[in-house]
Amino acid sequence: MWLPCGCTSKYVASSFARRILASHLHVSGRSRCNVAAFMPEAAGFEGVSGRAALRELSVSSSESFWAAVARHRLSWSIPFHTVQDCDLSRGKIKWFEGGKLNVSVNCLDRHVHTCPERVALIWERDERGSEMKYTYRELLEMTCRVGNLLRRHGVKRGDCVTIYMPTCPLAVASMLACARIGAAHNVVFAGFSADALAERIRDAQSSTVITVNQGVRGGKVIELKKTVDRAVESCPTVKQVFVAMRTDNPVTMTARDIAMEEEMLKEDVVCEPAVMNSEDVLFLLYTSGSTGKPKGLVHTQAGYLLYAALTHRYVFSYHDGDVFGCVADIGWITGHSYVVYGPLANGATTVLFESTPIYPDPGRYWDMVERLKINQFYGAPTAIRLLLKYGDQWVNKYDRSTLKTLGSVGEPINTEAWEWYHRVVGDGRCPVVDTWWQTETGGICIAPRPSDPDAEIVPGMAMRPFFGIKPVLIDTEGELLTSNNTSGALCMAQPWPGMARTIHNNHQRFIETYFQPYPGYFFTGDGAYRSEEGYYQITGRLDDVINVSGHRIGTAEIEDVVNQCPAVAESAVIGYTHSIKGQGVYAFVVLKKGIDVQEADLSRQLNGMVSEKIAKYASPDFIQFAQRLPKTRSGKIMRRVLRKVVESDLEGLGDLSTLDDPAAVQEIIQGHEKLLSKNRP
Ligand code: 6R9
Repeated sequence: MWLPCGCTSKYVASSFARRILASHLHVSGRSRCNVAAFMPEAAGFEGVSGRAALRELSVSSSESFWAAVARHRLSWSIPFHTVQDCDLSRGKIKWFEGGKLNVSVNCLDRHVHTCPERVALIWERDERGSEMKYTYRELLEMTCRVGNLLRRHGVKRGDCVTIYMPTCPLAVASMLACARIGAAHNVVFAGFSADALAERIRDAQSSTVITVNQGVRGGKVIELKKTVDRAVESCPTVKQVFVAMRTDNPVTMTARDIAMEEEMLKEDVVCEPAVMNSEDVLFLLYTSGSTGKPKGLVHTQAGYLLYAALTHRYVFSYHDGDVFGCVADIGWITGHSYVVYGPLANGATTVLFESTPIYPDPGRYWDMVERLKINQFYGAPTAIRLLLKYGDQWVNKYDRSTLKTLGSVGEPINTEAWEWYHRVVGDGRCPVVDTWWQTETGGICIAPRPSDPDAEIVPGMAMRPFFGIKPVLIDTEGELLTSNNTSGALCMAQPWPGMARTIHNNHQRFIETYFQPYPGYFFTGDGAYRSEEGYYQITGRLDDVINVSGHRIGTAEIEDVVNQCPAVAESAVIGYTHSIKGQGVYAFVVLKKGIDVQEADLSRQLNGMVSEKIAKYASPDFIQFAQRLPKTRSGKIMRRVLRKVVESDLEGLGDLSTLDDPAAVQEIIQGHEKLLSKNRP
């Protein structure tokens, strides 16, 4: 028997038994072969004969669609009575009310029943070639031990536990353990500073923190426990800190610290799951807004899990037995939805990537793909651009024949990076899905797939809305733009189960940020272009849209052209105040390694390219060549910092603690001064 003796029946309360979909659906007599094979629970929808029709229905009859999917894909202890109760004009979002379930049961127990020895996690540790595998049975046991440990130490339903750990199995078990006992988790990216961590702990009112002694990334040891020690000094709410051991080095333990693995050994491997309401909080996740204060977006149980699972299954065409490799850190929403919840809800084998794309060398990702036999690879454009400049040989060294789908997330992927990803990494045979979504949306909202397998994919475009998603574009006057070949503010006209429910402790800010700008719609903060064919392309944050002589231009559009220059590795374009044009264009450009050109010549070339590909007005007034760009640790270019440097507002640089390498800012400041002195009249 695969379970420790005597605990089989206790793993799953009988009330969690899987419900049979057929009893809830009015299955029509006609054959729906195609749709039935694609999405079994949709087979009964009248008149739906293909994927396009199913998409239509998911929007026009969104309640029927989500009801069928929720019944089919989640295990409920008590079925929901109301599919949705939403009013976007008031920022009210509720899904599956009356329903009760447990997220950890959905991610673990039900798979332990059917395939206990299937690998749930492959931990790709920083040290290459030392990966560790954990089956669903082992992950459930680990989760139960953590759940019991937290309960024994007073963590109750409704409490919020802050998790400050690198991407590792115990971090996943900690998230799931919170879900098991009905506590919310607040994962803070383990690269944030003590101040940033403290601010999040305080805002979340956590009394429990889980961390590790030290992290290891790119061969470097990171003193996570010490950072927690500094953070909790200013967090009077914190009563206890669980410390797991990632390395063998002991750390100073205080009275409030608890040796996590040691204490876990004392716990039972069975932990009764809390029966949660659909709309109870599952987690908070802090993200940056337009103000300096991060906002704790709140996601709830059923709707979030369902949306993460469905998008994981269909956008990436995940099938049973596939190994899913999302290289995001669990500290970001991508890690939550596509390392943890989506894949585990679907019973997948999911990879936990602890390292960096270039450690110990730029072949790391593709060596991992070969070793772990990864079928879907999901990463960020910034890493693709970085690897591109090291050349094809690092990719070609490894066997990538297991790859079926390549994904991109987090920022626009420029055409050159897209083409390289598709042609070199995917050998031209894997669809590349550029997935647009946000912490706020819970899961992918716009992506080229699912669509018919032979439907076209346009490089660098997210293209098609997912099931149940109804994007609209709105102009600056608040008018809905109904034609194609047009750009506007990207909003959502309908609620969907995965969307955030509120900002922790600040529902007013939630309403003001997302629902007041365009009453009746959810405002994403992004701009988008809808092509002649009706495909969506994200043009960047609306605060990154600049206006040059009355012409609107997305900085991402200019970057896309600049990046097409073979000498350029990456670029960041910002607007700056210009006395005549309103705003001028300032481009920061990083060259590929080993490129030896005259900067003046290259500037002329880039200006020519932009003039030619977009318009003369978009051509940069200034081009500053830099060794690197200031980035967040998740790889996003900090345009805010670049803008401040260009505005000569060094006092206003703000909090740089989230930067990957703060020294990059000094280089940028010096380069800017040099450029100005050369150009002074
Ligand atoms: C998932 C995630 C969200 C913001 C979003 C947008 C940008 C994300 C994108 C993209 C263009 C894509 N973004 N995916 N822009 N194309 N495929 O990244 O969440 O960290 O909250 O960032 O990232 O600007 O509004 P989050």
